Amino acid sequence: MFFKIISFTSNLSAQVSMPSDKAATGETKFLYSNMQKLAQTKVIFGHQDDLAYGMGWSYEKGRSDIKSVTGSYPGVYGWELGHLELDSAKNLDGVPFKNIISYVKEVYDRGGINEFSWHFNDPVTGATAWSTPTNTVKQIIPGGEHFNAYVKYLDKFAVFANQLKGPKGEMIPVIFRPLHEHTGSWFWWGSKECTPEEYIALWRFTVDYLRKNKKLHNLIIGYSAAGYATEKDYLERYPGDGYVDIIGFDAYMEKDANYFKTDLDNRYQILEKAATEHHKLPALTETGYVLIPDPNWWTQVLLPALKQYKTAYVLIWRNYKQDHYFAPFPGQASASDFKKFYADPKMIFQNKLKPAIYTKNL
Ligand code: BMA
Repeated sequence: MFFKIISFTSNLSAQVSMPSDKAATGETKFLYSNMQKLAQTKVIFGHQDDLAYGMGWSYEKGRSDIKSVTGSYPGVYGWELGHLELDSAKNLDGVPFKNIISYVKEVYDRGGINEFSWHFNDPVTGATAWSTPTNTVKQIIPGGEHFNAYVKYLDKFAVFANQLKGPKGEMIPVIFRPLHEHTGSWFWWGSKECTPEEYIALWRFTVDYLRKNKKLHNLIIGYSAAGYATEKDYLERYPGDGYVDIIGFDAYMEKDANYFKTDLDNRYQILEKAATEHHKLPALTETGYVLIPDPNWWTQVLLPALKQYKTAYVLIWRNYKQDHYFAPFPGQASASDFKKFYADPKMIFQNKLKPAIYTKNL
């Protein structure tokens, strides 16, 4: 009996959760279970817009600031969908959607992982994602007078997502992280712009519509908060276990490393508890220190947190221009420290990921 209990407990800790979508494709199930296994001991490094542009360059085939510094691409590649809802050929940061489609395929073919955020315009007012105050959410959920405007957004998402196909015509699994940073109040879906019930209704409708109506079964759904002080805050707008696979938060360092470390500790502790209770995979869904003026930031500030708390992946924001970059590039002050960070056994970059992540249990 004693032995039975031990083996039951150890099975439980090794247990892998299935994606929340019961009809998830085979590749999606493999990706999600392999990410869970990797997360037991490792952290996958990610970078926003990595293949599209970097410091001093754009749209050069094969180029990546992360690769220029380390020799490897990142393992997770973040892409942005803002302006897809406008039928624009380019996203809100000027990246052509047709390029994003080809990057996603390239990444999938080499066993990397694609992730999407969507800073979409307000479907009622047409203003940017950052336009508050507003009371849009209650008008676009089922029963709301502008519901159809939101459905059109999702229809456009589905047309786009249907172009993300692998060589055999299979849908490429992607992490989809909608309605992010909702505990803050800077986006039209933020905490002051709607009630928890309205936010949850919007989230559930989004996921249900994409799964049931649009038959998209390649989405690993990411729930990613901004700041929060308690587990109750963190989960106040949680849409339910059937609607989420990855749970995380976005946290940027401003100036004070000690403040940032404490903030990470507080948020990670709450995240770990919620992740365990809900059997979800924790991630640091966005982070960075603009311009990385601290030459040891990677190994002294970020890495200790990643070593302490289970993190499936960490995504560093984009390298846009001289006053808005978050990742190192050759010659940048933190580049040599980043090489140490890259070489740390905790970290996984593209060179340690293989296409088998989508086809078998690692
Ligand atoms: C923000 C900034 C903006 C950008 C947006 C969406 O944090 O980088 O310049 O438009 O993300 O990518």
